[in-house]
Amino acid sequence: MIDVGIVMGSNSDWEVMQHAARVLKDFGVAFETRVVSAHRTPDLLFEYAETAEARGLKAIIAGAGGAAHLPGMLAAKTHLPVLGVPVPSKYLRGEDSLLSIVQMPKGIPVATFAIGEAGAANAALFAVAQLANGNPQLAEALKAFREKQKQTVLAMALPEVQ
Ligand code: RP5
Repeated sequence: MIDVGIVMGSNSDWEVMQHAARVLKDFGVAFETRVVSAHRTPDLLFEYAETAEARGLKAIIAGAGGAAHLPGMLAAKTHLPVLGVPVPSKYLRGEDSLLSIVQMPKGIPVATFAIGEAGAANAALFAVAQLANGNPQLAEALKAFREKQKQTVLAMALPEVQ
């Protein structure tokens, strides 16, 4: 059973979105990846969103760049949580993507993450946290991940000033 769908507007988004896939893979969460373009394949977008819940998905991570309407349109067509990842764009460095995704009018939410790699990874970590609610094994894995990060920072040394 697939728990999380990772969708993106183009295969050019993969460089960023692969970081969401990496996190889910590391946590052993079952996911699928698809290219679904809001403006180039709108019928596919509708079909994907309309069938997601029945196929057992618990959340959709959607990344897009520019006039990034993919996450918002998915959210309009499914009750599942949609986690939006702004992909850096060629001319506006992803600020356009961020504003397009985050400024959803009241009533149809999209949980919006940071531009780029950090946003993709954090969207996946957020999905893991959602799934861990009711899954003790996943909750333990998430705690261990946090602990590892903590130990990494505690072990950081700074250079001596000469
Ligand atoms: C958006 O347009 C995609 O999400 C991508 O970020 C951007 C550019 O797409 P390509 O021209 O690289 O296919 O729909």
